[in-house]
Amino acid sequence: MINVIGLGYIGLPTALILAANGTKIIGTDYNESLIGTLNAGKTTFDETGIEKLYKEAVDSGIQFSNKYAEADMYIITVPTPYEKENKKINPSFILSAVESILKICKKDTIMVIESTVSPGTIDKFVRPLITEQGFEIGTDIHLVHAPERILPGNMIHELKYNSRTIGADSTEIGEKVKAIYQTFCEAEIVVTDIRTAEMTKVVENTFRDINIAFANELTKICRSDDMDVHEIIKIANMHPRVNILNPGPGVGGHCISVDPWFLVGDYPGLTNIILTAREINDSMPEFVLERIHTIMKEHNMKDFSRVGLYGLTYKQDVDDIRESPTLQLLENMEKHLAPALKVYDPMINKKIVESQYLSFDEFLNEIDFMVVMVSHSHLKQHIDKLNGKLILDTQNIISGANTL
Ligand code: SAJ
Repeated sequence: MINVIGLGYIGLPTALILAANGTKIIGTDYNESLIGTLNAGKTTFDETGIEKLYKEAVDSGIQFSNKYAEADMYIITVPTPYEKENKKINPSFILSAVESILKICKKDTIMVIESTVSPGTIDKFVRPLITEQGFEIGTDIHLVHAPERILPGNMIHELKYNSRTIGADSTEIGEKVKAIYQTFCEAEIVVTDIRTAEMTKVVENTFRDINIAFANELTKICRSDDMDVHEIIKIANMHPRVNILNPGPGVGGHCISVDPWFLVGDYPGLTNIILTAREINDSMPEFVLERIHTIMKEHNMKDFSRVGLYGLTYKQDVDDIRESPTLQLLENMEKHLAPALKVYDPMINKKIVESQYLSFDEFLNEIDFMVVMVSHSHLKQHIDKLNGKLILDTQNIISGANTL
């Protein structure tokens, strides 16, 4: 039996797919209303395929509870916030999960940490906690780090088809855990040591951050000298060894905009490209704001209250707003003491910010100038409604619109 601790964006799909593939699972979360929702037959966030998986898991006997359960193996999928001031990871949720597990677990228990951690976190914080409580690592508790790699918006597919990394102290335990993940994962699963697994995960997200920063820097260069960045990227990408990512209004989400800071925080003298890339991506919401000002000036438009931002989530077709470029932009606006822009997002059905609309038609009625921050499928289905509006398209999906 496996107890999955933390039923958020990663824990829930992981618990469901394990259960649906025949493993006995108890999913635990301290959030009572979340457990209530799951026990009432509903999932807790939007994700392609999650409803179907939920039904399969329930049919296979998955249980949801507020309490930790006595199990053969624990999978910890709790959040790992980072502290903005010192750019370091805050492992408190992981440590509190480990402590709770130690209170009830039997000897010879496998403890898998899936949450992303900065390299060295397990050595620095988790091992001492386990030994301080009188447990011996390697006999009483077997530690494993199996970082998740799935892409929000395509999670269920990627759970099945993305390769994975299992970091363990002993190959035998690593192989045991690998066999469990192989019940649902059809891709290659590499067994390595814990520090390598920790570092690899952070490196993957840092690689993507740097590549997005390159596209964003090109955008600024091209804007400064009147060149078409999208045409240039399209042509450059025809080269067999060039693959430039898409420029955009910034990098959001709880992964790519956070993980590189772990390296900057831990290796301040050695992280030059990584730090610069972070700064470039963090500067993009302000760059969008400057473009809004310029376009308004070009069209003799003075009234900020007639400008609307389409998209509040950190990327298309997800309902997650963490670190979203739109929220960053609104924060920047406050710094300028300008009135908040109007906002609409089809994926968000409750008010997050003051100036938000819950109806697309009402939002459109109130604005003359729309800024596309996120390329939700919804927008592609309603392009005809934008006729006559001034558009700044940060995602390059509307032909003929102003771009970054
Ligand atoms: N973005 C761009 N341009 C691009 C691609 C993305 O501006 O060409 C922006 C997005 O709009 C978004 C942000 O970057 O604001 C991040 O989006 P994403 O789709 O690149 O990645 P995440 O954060 O949803 O998921 C990432 C993935 N990591 C990698 O692709 C290396 C995923 O596989 C990880 O599991 C996830 O982080 C995680 O949890 O760590």
